Amino acid sequence: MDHDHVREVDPAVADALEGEVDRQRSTLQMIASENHVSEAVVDAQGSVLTNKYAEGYPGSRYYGGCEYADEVEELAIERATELFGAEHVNVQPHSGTQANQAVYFAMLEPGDKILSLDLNHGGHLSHGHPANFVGQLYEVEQYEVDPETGYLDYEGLAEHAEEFEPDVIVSGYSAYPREIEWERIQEAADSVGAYHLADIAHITGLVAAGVHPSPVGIADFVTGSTHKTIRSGRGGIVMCDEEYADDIDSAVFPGGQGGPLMHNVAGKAVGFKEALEPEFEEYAEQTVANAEALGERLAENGFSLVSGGTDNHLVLVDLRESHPDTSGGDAEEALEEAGIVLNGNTVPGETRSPFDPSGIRAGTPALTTRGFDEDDCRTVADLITRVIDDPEDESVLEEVRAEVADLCEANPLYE
Ligand code: DSN
Repeated sequence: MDHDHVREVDPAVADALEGEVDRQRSTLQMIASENHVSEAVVDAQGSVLTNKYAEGYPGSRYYGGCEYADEVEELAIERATELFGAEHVNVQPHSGTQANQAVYFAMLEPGDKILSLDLNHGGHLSHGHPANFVGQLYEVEQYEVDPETGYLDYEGLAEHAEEFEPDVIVSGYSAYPREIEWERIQEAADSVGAYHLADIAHITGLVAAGVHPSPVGIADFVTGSTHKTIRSGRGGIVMCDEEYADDIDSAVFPGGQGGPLMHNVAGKAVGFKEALEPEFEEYAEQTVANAEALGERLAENGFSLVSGGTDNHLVLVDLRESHPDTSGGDAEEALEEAGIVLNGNTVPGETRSPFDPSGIRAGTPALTTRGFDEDDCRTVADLITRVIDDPEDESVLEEVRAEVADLCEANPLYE
């Protein structure tokens, strides 16, 4: 993976790009929303389609010269349709947040009501946080997970919906380690005449591979990002039934965006093709098996896991019981020094701040892409434990960093 053309023009940026390749090769990427796309996806995203303006949709653009842009976007749509079984797919959103924005813009008026999961309980900024446009344009109330079990409280959600009478209920989360029962949320939405938006950003790949139940055909709208577990080009996607297709397409463009990022759409097409191969199902299954192994070993090592474990690609660790003097931020910093990159994360019943929360979130999508199995993930859990037990001991961090380097060498990336 070279950057020769960049180097000729701009050695400073070339150095940074090469530094980043080396960082990804030589450290463990455990941010649950990240992954390592294939070189084919990197090529597609780095292509001359970045030059092309293609406002509109295939066959109906506002500019000439869209023959190849059309071809690429049609392929992305065709493959996404095959992967998810949706009646209508829009592959143009620049991100998962913009996919959500399109649904709100299509179906709601400013001031309408959204019921969504609290950020500290695993929700997302674009589901209604006051700092996001969603929290400012709409009236938002939030549901929570059961404080005892860490699982979604479906009955509480339904009662909350009865009281609040939202126009849309948002499901799908950024830090929720358990399987989501879409039908139960749909029932709550139906009982108050609300739309149901299922945001599968984190689990898009698991849903595509059939290792997590799909909300397609249940929820009115399904949004996602395309570069997390699905490992395709960077951006977002919206899926819906044909009856909402025109509204959603108009809300994406011209409603919320200008020209689509056609190089990213090409990356999506290529990644979706890869996800249609049988190996992708094995990858998704291994990702979940790895997260289970990671979580089990962390629990054996004395950590408290929100909900007690995981059904998907991530674990959420609440450090307050096992390591009351170590915040998620402290843990994140020490782990990064030891070559393990993950993020401090808020937890249900958060008592610190989002800037220095009480938990850490760790995911296995990227480790699995580079070939890690359950044994490797148990080893990683032991390394995490050693660091968090002694976050200030430089010799521990150095020893762990050396073991991380061995694991990386045994599972090479971007050779
Ligand atoms: N930033 C992503 C995450 O880490 O979950 C969500 O957009």
